[in-house]
Amino acid sequence: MKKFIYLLLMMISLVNLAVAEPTSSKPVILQVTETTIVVDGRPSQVFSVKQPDGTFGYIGTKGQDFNVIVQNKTHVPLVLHWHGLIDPNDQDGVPYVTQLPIPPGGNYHYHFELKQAGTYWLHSHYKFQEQKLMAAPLIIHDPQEKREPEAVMFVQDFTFKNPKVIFEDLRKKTMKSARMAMKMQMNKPDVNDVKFDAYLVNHRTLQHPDIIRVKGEETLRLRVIDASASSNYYIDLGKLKGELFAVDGTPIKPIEGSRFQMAIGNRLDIRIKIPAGEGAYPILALPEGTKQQTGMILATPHAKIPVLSEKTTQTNPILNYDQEFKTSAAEPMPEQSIGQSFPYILRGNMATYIWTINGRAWPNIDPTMVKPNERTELIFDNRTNMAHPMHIHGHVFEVTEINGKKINGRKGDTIDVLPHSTVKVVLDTDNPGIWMLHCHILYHQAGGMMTTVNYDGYPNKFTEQQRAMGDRM
Ligand SMILES: [Cu+2]
Repeated sequence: MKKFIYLLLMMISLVNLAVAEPTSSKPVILQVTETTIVVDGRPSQVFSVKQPDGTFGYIGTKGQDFNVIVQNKTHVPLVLHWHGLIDPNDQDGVPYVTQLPIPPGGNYHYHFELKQAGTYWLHSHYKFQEQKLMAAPLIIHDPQEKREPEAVMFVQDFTFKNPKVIFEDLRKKTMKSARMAMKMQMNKPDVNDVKFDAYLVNHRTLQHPDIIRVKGEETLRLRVIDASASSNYYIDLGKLKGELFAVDGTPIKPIEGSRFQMAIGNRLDIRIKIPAGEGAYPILALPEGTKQQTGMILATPHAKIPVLSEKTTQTNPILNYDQEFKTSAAEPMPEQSIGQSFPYILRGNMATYIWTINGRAWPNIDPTMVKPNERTELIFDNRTNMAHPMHIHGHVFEVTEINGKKINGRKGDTIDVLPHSTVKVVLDTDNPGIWMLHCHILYHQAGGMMTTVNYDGYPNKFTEQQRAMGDRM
């Protein structure tokens, strides 16, 4: 008996050690730099977010600490946000809401516990930096799960232009064409305000794609991330069949298929079984409504690598709700009656390119005031001809209704609200703070489609004026 108690005490002390270890761990350094990449033979200046050893983004473990120092090695102020993480509000990386931008040459230390596992990403929440590739994967392993071979597919739209100029042109162009548009069908769905020069996977086009070495008969976990500023995709596995088993980092009841939908900000975890023998298997990302494609290639050691075109023969289809209707959370939220409910009416004025939530454009917002510890319903009512991938910070929601049809939907942090449709999601207000709620199309965000969810009594660090100044700086 004595021996048993001794053993038990030893085990407890070992567990304590395991828990204590992460807080004393050395911080991970994330360096943001300016770099040149070559896209279709043409050099372009972009940002890069890497660790000093070259690791693209961040890799961590659930239950351990996110202990990260962001070093700004660029000549502009910046802020990084941890998309999808349930983090303390003051760690969320939103300029003039949770912190000031990090000045050139400056550092910022983030430190909190990783409560989730899964596929996430990080990106600048400042100005148009995300369009210039200030973004990277944020992968969190679950220590309970068996590790398997995995690959990240980081999908981005790319332009050689200055995104600020693109935005200014959108405002001018829409002004000129406003009368024309008025005459045209008012309810015609509209995709892609911006014409891109290329689409990238892991910073490469299909001209020189990323080649992931695989073995015949092995199972691969593909972590697909839509890190685009303004593009939704179909992910096409070609000849292979896959099993979609997580969306936005959260497990779903697995869905088999070879084509999956992914909106801006979304992540898809797909398990793929590689066939026996040698072979090369392109995994494509098809931007909706375009005749373009990008992707990467899974290849066994001796496979011949195919040459692929960046053009498709047909226009890629536009996203719909088929996948959302089929997708259910593997671990649904416990039943609870709704304590508070908030409508979000999404509108856009194409003549001025001002995008609004409940008639307000950032930073002149009417924040949603929420009570803590309530099941909370958010109702997105899209009155525009464009889809809006709506994203909330610091919380995980569950989709409960689409166009009046109740569903046991998936969990997540980003939901594409299609033109002239209504989506309901619920979440629990269990993370006090002032949280961003916005469309994840960068140009709609800049055009005003952004608001905050404020917990009652949580202090505002910044005024509307400071936010407006910050946007102009
Ligand atoms: Cu939008």
